[in-house]
Amino acid sequence: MTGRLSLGSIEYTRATVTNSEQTIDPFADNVFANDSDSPTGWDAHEVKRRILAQGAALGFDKLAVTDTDLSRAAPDVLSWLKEGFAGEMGYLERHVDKRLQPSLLEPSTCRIVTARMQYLPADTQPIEVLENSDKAYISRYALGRDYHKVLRRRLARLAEQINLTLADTEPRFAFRAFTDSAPVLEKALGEKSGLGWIGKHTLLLDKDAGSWFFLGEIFTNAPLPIDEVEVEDACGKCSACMTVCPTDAIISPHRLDARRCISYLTIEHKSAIPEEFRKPMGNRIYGCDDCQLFCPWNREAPTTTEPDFAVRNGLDSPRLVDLFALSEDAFLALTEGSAMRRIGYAQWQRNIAIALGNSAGGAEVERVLQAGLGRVNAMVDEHIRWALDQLASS
Ligand code: B12
Ligand code: SF4
Ligand code: SF4
Repeated sequence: MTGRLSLGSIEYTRATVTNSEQTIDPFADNVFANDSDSPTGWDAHEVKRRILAQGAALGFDKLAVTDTDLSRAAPDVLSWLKEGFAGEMGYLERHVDKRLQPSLLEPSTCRIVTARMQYLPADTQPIEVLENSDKAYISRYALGRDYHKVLRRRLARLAEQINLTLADTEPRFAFRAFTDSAPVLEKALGEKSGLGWIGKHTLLLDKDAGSWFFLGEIFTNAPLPIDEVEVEDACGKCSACMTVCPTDAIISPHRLDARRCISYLTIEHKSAIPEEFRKPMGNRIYGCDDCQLFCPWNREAPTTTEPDFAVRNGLDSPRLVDLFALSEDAFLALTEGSAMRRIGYAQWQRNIAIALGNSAGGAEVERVLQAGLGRVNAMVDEHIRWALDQLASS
């Protein structure tokens, strides 16, 4: 099947797709066995089987293969950007051509291996923490080691293993790993390859795995067999994520105004947080999970067994006053190896000041807030004063 769609300067070509099966035999040594089927001397099905098996051995919960045709997602992505929903995340627009056409990011790419890894640590009590205004709520994805590092390293190792296996093929095939920070449209690729469907909250979701998983990809010029799977959208009439969102950021099914999202406000937004969002933020000081916490498909979702994602330094249930009182050096020590370090000390103090303003207050809270005045910058001071005003008027 061949079709073409032009959007501005970007042209999409719909590639021919094929079916494939998957079985796990990571140590089979017959990659080049099926010469008669393959003029280049490699067996595409066997290579794919190895990738899936080696990926599983490296801790990925599911892997799949797709082509690079993102023409179905493109109109929604472009209109989303045009509406300004990306806020200060200028990088999303700057590299939109690469997001929509993966071969611009890595030349000659014709296949993408998609991978997902569960991250929810067992035995954290998210709802209890959210309901305790003296505690700090940190997104469950950030409680352990920085996932960028974990996934990038694992995917790079997988790519390296496959590159070694195929070192002698002609033409030369190459595999290259990407995750998150690269301009890759991860959820759309995940959906295309059958890792799940994009829920109304805009995250990739699976009936068995829920949505508590990260995504990563390997780009390749090797024409591997594609997983042609249409995953059923099982949101149905549910709209729990939209109802519970504290800031009404999911403005319609599958459409998120990032500028309203607490995850964006606490992590991506560098300057003052608009006042209308400060109360709804509650005690969420880094990211937000509400749209996932109340999703019915997450009720039975598996927790992670990955040691890298185990809770570090008691971050699943810390006291706000203890976090706010930390010096910059102590903040850096606490968040070493964590994704949270990226927001820097000023944003950290800003976010916690808001949460303290939403807390039950008391002498200790007021004391740490007063002590914070003049410590970082005028922006943080303004949030501290807002917090003190809230406590005085409550
Ligand atoms: C920018 C970004 C954000 C932004 C914007 C989020 C967003 N929904 O776009 C902010 C900072 C808000 C954010 C928050 C979070 N993020 Co984030 N984020 C990204 C990043 C870097 C890019 C996403 C992107 O391109 N967005 C731009 C829009 C245009 O694209 P889109 O989301 O794919 O949405 C389009 C499609 O869904 C399409 N669409 C598909 N079907 C349909 C159907 C209809 C009818 C319509 C209209 C549209 C439509 O239209 C949308 C445009 O409207 C990705 C990593 C990556 N490189 O992909 C991680 C990523 C999406 N984030 C992730 C996570 C974990 C989170 C948080 C849960 C973290 C947290 N706990 O705080 C929250 C969740 C908030 C939420 N409800 O989405 C994971 C998601 C894993 C998963 N299971 O899906 C990713 C994939 C990172 C990773 N490598 O694992 N994130
Ligand atoms: S992460 Fe929080 S603020 Fe963002 S859409 Fe989900 S519930 Fe709303
Ligand atoms: S809460 Fe309901 S509507 Fe939202 S993603 Fe989950 S199933 Fe879909």
